[in-house]
Amino acid sequence: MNEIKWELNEWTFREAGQQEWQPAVVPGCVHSDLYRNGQIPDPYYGTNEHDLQWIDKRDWEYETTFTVPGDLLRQDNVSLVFDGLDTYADVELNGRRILSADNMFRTWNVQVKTHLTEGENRLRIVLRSPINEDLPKLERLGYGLPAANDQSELGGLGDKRVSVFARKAPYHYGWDWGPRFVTSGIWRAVRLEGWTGVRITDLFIRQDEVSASQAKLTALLTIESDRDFEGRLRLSAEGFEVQHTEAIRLGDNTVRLEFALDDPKLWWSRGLGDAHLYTFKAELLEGESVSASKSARTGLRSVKLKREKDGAGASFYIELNGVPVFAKGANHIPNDNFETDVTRERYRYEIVSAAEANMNMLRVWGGGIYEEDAFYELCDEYGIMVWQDFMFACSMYPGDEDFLESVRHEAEDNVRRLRNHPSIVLWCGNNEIDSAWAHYIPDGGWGWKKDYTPEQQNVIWADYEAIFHRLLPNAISKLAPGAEYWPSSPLVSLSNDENQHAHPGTSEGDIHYWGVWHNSEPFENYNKYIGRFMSEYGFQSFPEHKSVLQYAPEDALQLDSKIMLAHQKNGRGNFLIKEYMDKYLPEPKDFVSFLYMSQVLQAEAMKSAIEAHRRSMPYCMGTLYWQMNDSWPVASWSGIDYYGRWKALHYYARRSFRDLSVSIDGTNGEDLNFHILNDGLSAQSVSLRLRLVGFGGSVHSEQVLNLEASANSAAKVYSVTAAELLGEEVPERTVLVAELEQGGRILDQRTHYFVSAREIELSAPNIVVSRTDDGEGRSTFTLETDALAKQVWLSAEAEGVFTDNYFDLVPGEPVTVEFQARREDGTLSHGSAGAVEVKSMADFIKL
Ligand code: BMA
Repeated sequence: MNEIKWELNEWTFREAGQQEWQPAVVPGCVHSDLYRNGQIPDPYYGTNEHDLQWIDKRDWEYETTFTVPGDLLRQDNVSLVFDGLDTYADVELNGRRILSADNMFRTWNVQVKTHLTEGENRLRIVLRSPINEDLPKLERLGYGLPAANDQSELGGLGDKRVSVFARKAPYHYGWDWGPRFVTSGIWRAVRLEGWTGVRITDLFIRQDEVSASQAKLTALLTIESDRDFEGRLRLSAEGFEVQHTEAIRLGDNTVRLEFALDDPKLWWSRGLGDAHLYTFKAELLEGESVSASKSARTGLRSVKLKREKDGAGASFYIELNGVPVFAKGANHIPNDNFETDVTRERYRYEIVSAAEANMNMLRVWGGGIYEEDAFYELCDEYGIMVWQDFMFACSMYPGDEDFLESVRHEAEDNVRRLRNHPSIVLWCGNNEIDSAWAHYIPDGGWGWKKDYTPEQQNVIWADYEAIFHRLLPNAISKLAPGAEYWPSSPLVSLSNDENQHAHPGTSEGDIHYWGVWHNSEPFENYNKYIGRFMSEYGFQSFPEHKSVLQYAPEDALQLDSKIMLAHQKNGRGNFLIKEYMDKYLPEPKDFVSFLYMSQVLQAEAMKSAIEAHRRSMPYCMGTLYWQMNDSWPVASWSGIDYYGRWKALHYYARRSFRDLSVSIDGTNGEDLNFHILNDGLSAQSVSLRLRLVGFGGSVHSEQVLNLEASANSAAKVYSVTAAELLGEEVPERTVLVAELEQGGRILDQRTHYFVSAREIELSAPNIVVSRTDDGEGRSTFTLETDALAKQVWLSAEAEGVFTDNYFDLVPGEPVTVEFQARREDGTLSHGSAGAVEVKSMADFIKL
């Protein structure tokens, strides 16, 4: 078998036309290279972002010289493969133009056998400024297209928003949580591939029908051959093997092999079973010798998006292996503005954090990138389902032939690359475009249409339909038949009439509910606006003090300092946080306290939403908050900050997403309703212990309810009025503790207060911490208090998380937590915490 791959990763770069070459890192981007070479300051520090906008107006040049290893050069076929070029790239090999690339999301493959020499070869790539490249396209169109998050002013372009013309990550141009860094670079691997005779370039395991008793599959292979011959194809996996004789022809061959696996081990999302993965190996044999081979890893499962009319409207949920799955998770954005700095370890840390928080789904949101293979591989392994957007968000796009052709290639490249991943359960055309434009509602949407004549509106909408109603679904049905496609998120239905548009309150499709936050509606409305699938809703907070100090000096620690404002990209963000804080929480005593309080506020908001959605199961079958992570250090809706530190939200989410949990609905202030949420596939006998405790620790009353929680369900199990429960006790100084128990083990716990957090009468608690550091570097902490302590926050010197955090500590009820160190490989496991500080809300307010 003769197939050799050889990566080209020794590069230099310079501004095009300038003298001096400097070392570059490939894959990488020009901003990272400039920073590494000391040419620019840290782009994420202070207000540096504002001074670095010149970079995207220049052309950049990357170069490598190399001698091709003899055995590679001797192959009959040699190609140069680019997994990703960002974005307008002219490629020259030994002085000859071999490629002009124009889409960051495509892969490029050029035959170069005849261009290579035995001695030194020179590969040069000029990356033309994406700004200068696209300004003329805007001129030619004659009117601008909506691009809600393109921060063109910051980029020095006034209102000229050019992002929509480039097939390049939308968030590079800025977002309401992200900086504007319009990168250029060789952002994915470059390599030479040589082969002689025959090779298998692609192996797709198409899942035609999968059940617990049998998986009917088709292996689809692409085979390149430089001659005709008769071969034997052998396909194997885990003690299974099939063989078939195939006539291979000169050129490209598509070979299909249908087969069945009995009693397959299925792939399940986290919480429902093992995420079992099979590695299929295809080998092409001539006689006994293997001429070519290729492996593909996948998980066997059946996936359906169930949209069926019912009494209330129409369902919207993922059915996995016949089981309706309640989706729990968050929206994922790229982990960095300089995406190529994200290591596999950072991806692992994100996915481990998702699994640790009891999530089973992440949405790869359409303003970022089609993620790296590592991301999907980890989702496959950890049982995290992926809702995959195509990379279009909050904008209208041009529809000229070149653009459409580019999008078609992009879609096909990515569907082909990703289609074996069992984790991808849904492909979605775009983020929020259908609802923002609202073609059939004259005054609907985000008010975009009023800037255009009726003729222009029709053109813009026709261009939209060409991409999202035809081109993208065609790519799916051609390359991943059977995979589910949803044109836009949010959306009501696939029809083209006015009923299609999602708004809070619709009883079909998915919903982005932003009444809380963007519209200043109260948290209580999370109980009111519940759709069939809540694919977005969110609330901002600040990173913790330690994180803020990584991008701002001490003297900038005020909300309205230039630096803090530069790291708050949502114009009304700080105002909204303050407004809601005034309503729901006591006043923080200083800036550092404000940071903490903003996290508590966000966590409380998201808890209300998540639990309201779960309680509404099976009407509602999914809850994905906005947003999982950050791409740089910033105030944002994220639950994990840029440095990987879990905010209060992530700990709250972990509790609210527990597969078996208790939830208290006390929104109307009078009735308290207790719900048991069971996402597992078996019924559970549990008991619910309700204890009324004074802030000083005296237990006023206690009752235990023995219950049966049926499988995969949510049920109200008990109601009582607050007055009845409280009796004579003082509402300002009494807490209700609800514990869900099984076999003497506490599975879940919630606290409920009878007045708002502003009205409760906190006193300064004396929290005693007993710490054990065992010989194996494990740090465990038992916390006890003499007075109620709210949102107890442990912070460690070492990087890592605690098994619980931001919890309420009730006198007489000690809590034990363990520190989980963040390992270099991205996993979390027991480790030494270093010095640990314990605080609670009382430390951050004037008592
Ligand atoms: C949603 C997202 C993002 C945005 C977020 C917060 O609309 O799709 O575009 O960052 O809200 O405004």
